[in-house]
Amino acid sequence: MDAPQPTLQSIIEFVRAQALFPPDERIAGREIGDGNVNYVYRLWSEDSGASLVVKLAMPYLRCVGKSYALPIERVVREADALELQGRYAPSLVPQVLRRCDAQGVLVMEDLSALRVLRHELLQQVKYPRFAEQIATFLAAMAFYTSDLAASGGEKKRLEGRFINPELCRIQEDLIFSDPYFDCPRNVVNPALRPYLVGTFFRRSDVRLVASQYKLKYLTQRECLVHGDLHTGSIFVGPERTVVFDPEFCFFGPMAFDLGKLLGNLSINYFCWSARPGPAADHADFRAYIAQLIVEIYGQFVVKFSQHWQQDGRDPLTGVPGFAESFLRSFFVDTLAYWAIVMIRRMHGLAHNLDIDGIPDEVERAKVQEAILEAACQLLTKRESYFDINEVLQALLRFVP
Ligand code: SR1
Ligand code: MG
Repeated sequence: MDAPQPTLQSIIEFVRAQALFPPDERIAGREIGDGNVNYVYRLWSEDSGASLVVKLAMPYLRCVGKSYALPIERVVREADALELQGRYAPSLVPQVLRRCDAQGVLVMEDLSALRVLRHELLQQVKYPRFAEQIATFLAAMAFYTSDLAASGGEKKRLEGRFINPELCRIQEDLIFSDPYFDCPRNVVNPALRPYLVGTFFRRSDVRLVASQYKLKYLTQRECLVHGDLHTGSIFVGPERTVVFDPEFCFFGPMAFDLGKLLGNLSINYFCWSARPGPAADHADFRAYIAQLIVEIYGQFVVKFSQHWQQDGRDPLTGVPGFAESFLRSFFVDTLAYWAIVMIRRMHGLAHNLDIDGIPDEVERAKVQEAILEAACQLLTKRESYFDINEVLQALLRFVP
């Protein structure tokens, strides 16, 4: 890290200047962010107990430092995304309390009563309402920000507002390019290296499909995508699911968010092969993850189709057979992004705790290799699947 970090004191002074708490209250706080990009603080009044969250963008990438410049305008896009998501998926995103675009600061409701989904999955905690709620979010955003529902003019204006070149560039490199060759930016488990060099990096068929999907990511402007919908970008609770951190948002491929989420859930499914704990608990939790994947996909299709029936604006939405052909392409694209995300989290720059938390590097490599093999199958054979259960069965054959 070669850049000064913000201090808690400077954040407290900022919220005082913004009058976010009554003037004479005692304010305390702490840094709660564990992301790669920004700083996040929780602040509370020691008098009333009222609390809020402050997200601060510095003009660089947090996990690298000043040498990786990143404009603070990313907070403007994030705030715009939260506002648009709040319109179509109310209560499923954090409420914005104040936006200070010039300072790169976003103040949001404090959601610390909820839990980060990734950590809950690693504790094998189940949330019965999650599948339905996340499908509601995904279907509403996919449909209502697309040309299917929005009028041409409004949609094109929105596309312009969400052009996000610096953050998209990170994903273009880290998701679609680096994992397919021995890129110096990759972070490789030494025990996995022989498989990568001897097998994975030689899979020109896999690299070809990943490149085809990179071009879709670069050029398709279908709807507002969150852009980083992994299990660390979702809060869960018994009653409420909240999707946060949309800084990688842009108008992009509709299947990207769902594919990313299902890829991350699949990684969790595989990780139990090498995590400690009773085998019966692992088997039970895996059954839950498999059910989540099927339910999320199924509920997405139901909800998206309902939106289409009720609010389809463009005449193409009424053309016989169009919805079916659209959903077929969407399914195939979802499988592709699902596989691509499984791959990038094994040996790209940024990994998942699900796998990196496996202490023994040889055990970890066995799971990583199985995930990479499963993902290669999914990516190259994506057009041969027609049903989510069939996909799941195919993937599970690779579980070590
Ligand atoms: C340098 S940022 C690394 C990754 O973190 C986020 O989760 C994004 O997916 C990005 O690729
Ligand atoms: Mg993030």
